[in-house]
Amino acid sequence: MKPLTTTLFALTGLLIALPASAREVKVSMSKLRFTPAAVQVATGDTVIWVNDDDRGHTVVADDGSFNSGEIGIGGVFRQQFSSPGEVAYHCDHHPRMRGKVVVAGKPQKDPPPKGKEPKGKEPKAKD
Ligand SMILES: [Cu+2]
Repeated sequence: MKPLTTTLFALTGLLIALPASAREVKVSMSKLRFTPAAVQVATGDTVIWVNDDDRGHTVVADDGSFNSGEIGIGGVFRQQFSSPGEVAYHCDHHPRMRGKVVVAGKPQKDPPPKGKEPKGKEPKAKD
């Protein structure tokens, strides 16, 4: 008799081991500031702005790529970033309120340190 349950267990384990989903990064709006003013995310991550202030704010990209509209007290605005780059943004009501989102590309493996390349064993030609 085949251990079917064992196989199912293994498959379930594979599903759970899939890469973690994109992150969510919070930026608070409080005392006329974005905190933190600069966030670094990976492609696919979502930034969530939360209005913790005592007045309304907006989150508007300088390049026009997104615009939250009015965010009331306690309101939330979510924006997903799917391409690498840097986006500066501001609040329409309070021009001094500024922030930026830096979207990194896919993580790259560190290049091997110099001088430590593996030595290839080249067969010496016999003469
Ligand atoms: Cu504002």
